[in-house]
Amino acid sequence: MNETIVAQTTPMGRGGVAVIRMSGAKSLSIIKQCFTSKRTTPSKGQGSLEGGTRPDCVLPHAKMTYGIVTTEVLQDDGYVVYFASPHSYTGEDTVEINCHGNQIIVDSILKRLVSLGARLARPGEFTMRALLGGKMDLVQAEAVHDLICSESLQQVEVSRAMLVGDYAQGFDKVGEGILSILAPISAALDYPDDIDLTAEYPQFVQRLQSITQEIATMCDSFERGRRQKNGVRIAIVGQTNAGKSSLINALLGYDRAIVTEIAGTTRDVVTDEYEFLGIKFFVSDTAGVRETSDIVEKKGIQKTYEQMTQSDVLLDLGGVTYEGVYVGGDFCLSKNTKIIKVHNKVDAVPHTDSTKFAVSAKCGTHIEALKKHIFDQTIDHIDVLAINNQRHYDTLTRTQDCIQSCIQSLAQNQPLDKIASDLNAAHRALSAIKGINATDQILDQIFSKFCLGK
Ligand SMILES: Nc1nc2c(ncn2[C@@H]2O[C@H](COP(=O)(O)OP(=O)(O)OP(=O)(O)O)[C@@H](O)[C@H]2O)c(=O)[nH]1
Ligand SMILES: [Mg+2]
Repeated sequence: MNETIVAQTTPMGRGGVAVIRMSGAKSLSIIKQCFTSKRTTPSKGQGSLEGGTRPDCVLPHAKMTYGIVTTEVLQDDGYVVYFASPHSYTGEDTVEINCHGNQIIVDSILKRLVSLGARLARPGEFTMRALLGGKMDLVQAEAVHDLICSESLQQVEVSRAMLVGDYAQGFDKVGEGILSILAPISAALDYPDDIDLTAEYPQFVQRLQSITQEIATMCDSFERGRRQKNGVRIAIVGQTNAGKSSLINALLGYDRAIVTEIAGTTRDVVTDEYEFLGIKFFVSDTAGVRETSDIVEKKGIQKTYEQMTQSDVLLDLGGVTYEGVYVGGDFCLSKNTKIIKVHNKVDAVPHTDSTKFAVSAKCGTHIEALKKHIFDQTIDHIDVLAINNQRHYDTLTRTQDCIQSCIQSLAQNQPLDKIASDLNAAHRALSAIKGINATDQILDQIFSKFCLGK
């Protein structure tokens, strides 16, 4: 933790500007040894640049200072910003160098900073320090990663809700609810002769039941939250020649898959994505399902089944008498998978079955309506507060179990210390969401997914 770490925070390669971040107690002394301020008006501040050509110049807190960075082999002009601890991203003394966005220059500056005592940062190490330094909690740290990885407007909004704390308000409310019951119980444990809470038990049960209801509502939002964040996976399945490849092309708006009048054209799974109302939809075209002795086609059909088990939505295409690919197939669907039966070729074959959604992939008829229908079936409405992270979901489930056990203890008139222990366990489980007492293993697991420089 005492080491000063450094990394390029902007992506590798060429760009107008590259930013290098250095964090740790030695940041200021290191930058002083390789940066010469060209500031024309001296100003007062913390990081006096004593080694520079202008000894009267300073690096004021959170202000850009123009100057020259000198490495072993080159010089570059740019801006340096100093953030005095604790008013920085990590909470430590931090220096950010804005140089020209050229990898040779960046690498040379990094090498120089390392030679002066910094160490290259590991992925996510700046954010890990922000967490350990109390600048953010684990949910916010996860939000930083999610924000950077966002690929749709909704993902950005969801990550933002996590970052600013709105998302975690539900956890806080549940935590406060548990503590409000735990407080009188702890007092009664301290003063057993003065306080008798037995008469309060039914009221505690009632309050705990309302807390479990809140947790259940949060858990129920997970499916929507996961889909908002990670996108919705659609598999186009059904009979051969039903127009599955034509449909993927229509949904994507360009010719992604081969279309022919020959039955059994598609063998491999073809996947691409489109965006609708800010949500990512990953759509896969698959081989048509039919009895076949063709070994390649058989493998394609097996892949179709695999794709189905991983999908949120099946678009099931077939002729008028077709019952559905899910009848008799060798697979097991998730209970949350939505099956939408689609009547394609409505331009050529009249639509007679109201349980099927009529489209013409070839003519583009009702394709936008189908997209909206898929959206309604999987997302319905955007909820930036929906639980979107498996770890949060698992932790809420554990909290729920502890509360259930407490309700049972109360119903059985168990001793107060047993009830307190159940409630403490519930509170501990919940606190893990925000990273309180998180083990190194959990932190490593989360931060190893981060990119370098964050
Ligand atoms: N009239 C009409 N023909 C269509 C429509 N959609 C597809 N077709 C035709 O149906 C035939 C099969 O289309 P594909 O999209 O290759 O069908 P598929 O389901 O992917 O076929 P396989 O990959 O062999 O299982 C082609 O001749 C398409 O032009 C449609 O909406 N209307
Ligand atoms: Mg096809």
